[in-house]
Amino acid sequence: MGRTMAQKIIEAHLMDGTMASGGEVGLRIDQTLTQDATGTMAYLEFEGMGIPRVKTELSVAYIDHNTLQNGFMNADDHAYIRTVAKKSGVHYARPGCGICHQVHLERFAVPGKTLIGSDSHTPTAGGIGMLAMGSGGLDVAVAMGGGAYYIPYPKATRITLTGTLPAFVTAKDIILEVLRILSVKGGVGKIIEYAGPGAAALTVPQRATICNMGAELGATTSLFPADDATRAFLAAQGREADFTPLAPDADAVYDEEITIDLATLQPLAACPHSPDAIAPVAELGNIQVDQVCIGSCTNSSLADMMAVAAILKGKTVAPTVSLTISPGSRQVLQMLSENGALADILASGARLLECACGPCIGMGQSPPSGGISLRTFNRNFEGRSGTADAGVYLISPETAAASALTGHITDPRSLAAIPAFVQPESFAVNDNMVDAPAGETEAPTIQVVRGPNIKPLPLAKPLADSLTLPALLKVGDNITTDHIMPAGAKILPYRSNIPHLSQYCFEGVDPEFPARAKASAEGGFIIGGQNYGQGSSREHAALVPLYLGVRAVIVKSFARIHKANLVNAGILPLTFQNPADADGINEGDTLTLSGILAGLGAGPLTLTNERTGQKFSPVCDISPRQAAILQAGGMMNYVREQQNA
Ligand code: MIC
Ligand code: SF4
Repeated sequence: MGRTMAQKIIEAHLMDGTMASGGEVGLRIDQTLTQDATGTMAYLEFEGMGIPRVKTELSVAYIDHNTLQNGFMNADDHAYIRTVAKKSGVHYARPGCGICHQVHLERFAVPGKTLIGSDSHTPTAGGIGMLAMGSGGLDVAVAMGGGAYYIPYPKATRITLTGTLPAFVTAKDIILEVLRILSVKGGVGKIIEYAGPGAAALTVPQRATICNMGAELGATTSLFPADDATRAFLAAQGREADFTPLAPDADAVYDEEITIDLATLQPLAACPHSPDAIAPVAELGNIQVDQVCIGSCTNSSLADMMAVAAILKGKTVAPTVSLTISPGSRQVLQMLSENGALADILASGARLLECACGPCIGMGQSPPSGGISLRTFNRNFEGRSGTADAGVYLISPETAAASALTGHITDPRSLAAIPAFVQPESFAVNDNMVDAPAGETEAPTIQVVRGPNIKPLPLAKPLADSLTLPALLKVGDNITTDHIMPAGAKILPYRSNIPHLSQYCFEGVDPEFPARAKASAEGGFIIGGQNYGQGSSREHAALVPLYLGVRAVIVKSFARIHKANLVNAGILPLTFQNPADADGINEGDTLTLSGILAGLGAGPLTLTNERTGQKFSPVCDISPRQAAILQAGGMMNYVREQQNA
C-alpha cells in the first residue's frame, strides 16, 4: 500500500511501536527547539536526567517570548539558557534573532527530518516538508538525550487545494477556512497533508502560515510536499544542500479528504474568542478598531511585511488606531530596512516592535478596556491579550493593514492593487547571532548561571490504587492552557518558578481555585469538558496543577499535547465514557476513584460520587509506556528508574 508523506517520515524514524491506528509510535528526533518561556524548564529537566550532551543532529534554544525584562527574572533565565545551552551542545539564538518558528524555518528546518519543540507552533516547519511537532519540555528533554518522542499513531487527512487565490486573499484565509470546516478540535489525532495545484503554487512562507495554525485545529502536525518551491526557498537561504524531495505515493490512502477551491475564498476573520469562530470580513459590518498588531509566528515573513508596507505606503494610520509591527526575524527586518519598505511602514505611523512574540503572548500592547484588536496572530482566547474584556479578531496582514488605515474592519479587496511580491533569489543570511555550543573539551569547564527565580520542579506522589478527594474545580468545553496557566507580562517571567506561578492557576476562570486546592491537604480532581487543554504546549499547565495537589483530570476529551504533559507530570488523564456523566458531578463533591492501578490503559476505573452515590466508569486511555510513567510518578522519576536499570 502506498504511503502518505507523514508515513514515509515516520517509517524512516521509527524507534518503537507499530504503524497502525490505536497504538503509539516512538520516533527518533533529528532536531529540537525550545523558546525561553518553556526552555528554562526543559533544560532544568534535561540537566535532571543526567545526560551531559545532546544527542540530536541539531538543537536550538531561542529567546523570543520573555523579552520584556521588567525585572531581573527574564534576563536571569536567558543567562541560564545561554550557559546551559553552551555546555550541553545546544545552539543559542540570542534575543533579537526573531521568533523561533520563523528563524527555524529560514535557517535550520530540513525536509524529511523530524523536529520537536517546546512550543505548540513547531509544526510551522511543516511548510518545508519537515515532520515538526509541539510537545512539553519533558519530551524535548528526553529527545535531546536521544530518547524517542511518542505520538498516538495519527490518522491521515488530505486537503487538496485547487484553483488560484484571488487578489488580497491569502494563506491566512486558507487556514481560517480549514478552521471553519474542521473546528478547534477537528484535527486532534490527525496529520494534515496539503496537496493539489493550489498547494504547489504557494511559497514556503505561505505554507508555513498554514501549518502554523494547524496547531489551532489540534492536529498533531501539518505537512506540505518538498518540491520546486521548497528547493527555491532553501537555495535563497543558501541551504540548497538541505533539500530532499517529499511527496506521497500515488496510491497513498487517507482517512479523510477535503477539497478547497481557492478561487472561491474571500478574506476571513476568526472572531472573539476562538480561532474557529470564522466569518467573512465583508460581512462583519462597520466595527471600529482600537488596535492592529501585525507579526507573530503565523504572519511575519518578508512577503507578509512587504504586502503591509505596500498598503501603508504614502498613507497615515487612522487617528484612533495603534498599529504595531513585529517582523518575524532579524533577516526580515534587515531586508525591509535595506529595500526601503521599513521607511514606508514607519512613515505611515506604525509602531515598530522588536522581532519577538510580543503582543501575541500578552507581553505588552494590551488593548484598551472593551477594545477591539485586529491581529495577524493565531490565538484570540479571551484575556490572552492582557485585557480581559477586549475582543480580538485574527486576520491576514492585508486585512490588518487595510483596517489600520480606515479605523474599522475593512475588506482589503477594496484597496488599489499592490505590486506582486517576488521571493528574492537570496535572503540576507547572517547567523552571527546564533552562538554555537562549546566543544566536548571546553564544555565541562562552563559554569551554568542560575538566578534566584529558578525554583525546583514539583514531583508527583506515588500512584495510589484508590483516592477519595474533592472535585476542586469543574469547567466546560474547550478549556485552553491559557485558562489553566495564563501567560502575559505579569506572569510569564516566572516560568521557572512554579510556586509563584501557582497563585495564578485558572485565574480568569476561578481566582479562588489556588487557595481551595492548597486548603485540601491531599489534593483533588478537576472535572472538564471536550478538548480540555487545547492551545499552548506549556507543561506549566500540568506542573502547576501538580504542585497544587491535582491528582486526576477527568474530562470528556483531551487535546493531544496537554494529555501527554499530564502523564509526564504524573497526573492521571481520565475520560468519561459517556460525556453526560460529567453532569452528575458538582464542584465540591467528594469523589472516590478506585481500581486505578488495574485501570491504567486497560478498561474502566470506578468513580463514585459520595454525595449522590452515583457511579461512573471513566477510562485512562494511555499506552503501556505511559502507564509505566504514571506508575513511576511522572517522567523525571521514570527516566531515572530506566537509567538505574
Ligand atoms: C503560545 O503561543 O501560547 C506560546 C506562548 O508560544 C506557547 C508556549 C508557552 O506557553 O510558552 C505555545 O504555543 O506552546
Ligand atoms: Fe510566539 Fe505567539 Fe507564535 Fe506562541 S503563537 S510562538 S507566543 S508568536
